[in-house]
Amino acid sequence: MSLAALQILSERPESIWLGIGFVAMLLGTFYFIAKGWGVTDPEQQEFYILTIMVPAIAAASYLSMFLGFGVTEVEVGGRVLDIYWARYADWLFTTPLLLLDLALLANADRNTIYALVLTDAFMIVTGLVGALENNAFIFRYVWWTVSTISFVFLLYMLFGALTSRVEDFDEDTKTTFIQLRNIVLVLWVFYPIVWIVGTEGAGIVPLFTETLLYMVLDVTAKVGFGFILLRSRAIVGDSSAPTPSAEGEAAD
Ligand code: RET
Repeated sequence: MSLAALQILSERPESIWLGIGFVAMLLGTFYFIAKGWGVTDPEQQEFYILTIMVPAIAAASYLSMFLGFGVTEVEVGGRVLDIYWARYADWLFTTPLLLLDLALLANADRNTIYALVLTDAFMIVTGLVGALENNAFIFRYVWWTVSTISFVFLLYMLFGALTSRVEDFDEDTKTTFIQLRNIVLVLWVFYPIVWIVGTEGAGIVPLFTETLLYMVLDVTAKVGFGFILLRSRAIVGDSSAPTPSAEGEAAD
């Protein structure tokens, strides 16, 4: 390991998790690229493009955080916080892509997609404002609340409008959708919790642990999600035969 890397690790010990996150995202990206190599069906390609870009963007974000670019200091209420803003840049692009994967699976209409993606972007941006807020500590919680309310709306759409679309779909698509939707519910719920107990909020959980928690969540929510999606028969179909893929799939 080079001297520079050792210096990063000694100055910011949490960088160990950022380095591991970078490698995991990179491996995920290459795995998805290898898996999608030679896929010619345009509908399948769409899922691959989205799912490959998610860990690729995250890898860049983790690298920037590891190298100390994606981090800034925020002074608030007599405390100096190390805020890794680059994770919000990552989430701003990757969470809409993950939702787009789900929306495509559910054959969602354009308005539903807009509503989902924009609510999601609103959630991430207001979360970022909360993380950077430096006028008064209490204002940070105000932004957390705004962000969390939009998160609740997002889940409402996922479990309402989107879920009702897959009801009449074939079993494979339905099962994959429900599985991925539940992964989103279970994993995504931890983000506002880590934020509020971590250094951005109450400071109960130290930066070292918080960085580890975000890394495990990020890798699972991105690479784990993509792994299940691209492995599912709903996407892969009968790849040995050039099937007319849309037949009986969409239930409008
Ligand atoms: C923030 C700020 C506080 C309130 C809420 C948040 C939600 C974040 C979420 C992030 C999901 C990230 C994923 C990343 C990688 O795949 C921004 C922490 C509600 C839900 C899934």
